[in-house]
Amino acid sequence: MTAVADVRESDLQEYFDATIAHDRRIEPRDWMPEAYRKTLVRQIAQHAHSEIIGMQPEGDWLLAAPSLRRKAILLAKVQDEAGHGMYLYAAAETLGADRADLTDKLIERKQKYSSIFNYPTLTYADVGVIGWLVDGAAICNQVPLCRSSYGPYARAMIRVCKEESFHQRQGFELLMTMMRGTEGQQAMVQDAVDRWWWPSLMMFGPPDDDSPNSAQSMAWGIKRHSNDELRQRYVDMTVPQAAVLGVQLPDPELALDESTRRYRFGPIDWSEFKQVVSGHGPCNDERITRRRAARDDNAWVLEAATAYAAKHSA
Ligand code: FAQ
Repeated sequence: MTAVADVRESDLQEYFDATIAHDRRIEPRDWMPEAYRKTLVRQIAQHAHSEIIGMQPEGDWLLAAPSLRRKAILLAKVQDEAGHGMYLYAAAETLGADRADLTDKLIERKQKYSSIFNYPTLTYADVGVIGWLVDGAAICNQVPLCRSSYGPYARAMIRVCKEESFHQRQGFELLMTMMRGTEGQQAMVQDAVDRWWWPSLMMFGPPDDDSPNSAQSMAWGIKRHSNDELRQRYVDMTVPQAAVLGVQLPDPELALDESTRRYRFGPIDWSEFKQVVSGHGPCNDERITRRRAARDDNAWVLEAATAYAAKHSA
């Protein structure tokens, strides 16, 4: 009996390996190794949590947007982020995860969300800089995930990336408008760029030689590029955009390497990254407290909707 089960398991593993080797997709009903499933749940849950927590820094400006047009754009963007969280939780559910349980793990700080959302938004220029730099980094990281080996995750990423492109452009357009404005507005943009540049580089995760998950995730085709490769791609993409805007990136070592045509940049403060990821960034407590309140204060909605659905299916 055991021998038969073993043979079957090895056949399944072989089929899984061949699917990955041929760059085909793994789908929810397919057999997959437990470690592959766990890694996907970890990454997709962190990604979903980032989208949901990521509504807060910009959401803080919804009632203080400088015009009706800016308010409508920002509202649409923040709602998009909620939608991204929902697709991603749905993708995690196809792996057997439970959405309410994932939310509890976020609130109990047992699961992570992106470090970037633990910084405050001090002026409206931060809304533009989040669109330009943070959504820009998200696109750079997520476009390759459209080819991720797990079908539901890859397909969710296609729509997410299209929407992130709109987000990036609205941020750039807002900053362009401010840079054509008063000296005070230009100074606000520069100040926001100074505060968000380094945290945006940290979004790509620890350097490759300190990234415990990268090698296996790349072998499984979940990640397509390493953290450092994507970070470099982002810098190369963003430096010319900064020149168009007329802002300085706060890195005296930033320079084009003529031989590689890539930008060299200064050292990243990984101690700051570790502080933020371990829960001690400027806004970690505020973000989690607000997420907890949203869960608890709105529990009655979930209860009512669940009771209504149960009644109808009966
Ligand atoms: N922050 O071994 P690695 C967005 C953790 S969405 C916090 O390199 P991996 C849209 C990592 O989880 C932004 N933790 O890990 C938006 C691991 O911890 P664990 C989110 C981080 O998974 C815009 C440990 O460090 N995007 O911005 C971070 O291979 C505007 C070791 O790291 C995604 O989630 C970090 N920055 O690579 C919304 C994209 N980096 O679990 C609103 C999908 C690493 O072992 C407004 N995710 N860690 O305890 C990925 O591509 C990968 O998961 C990486 C990390 C690249 C983030």
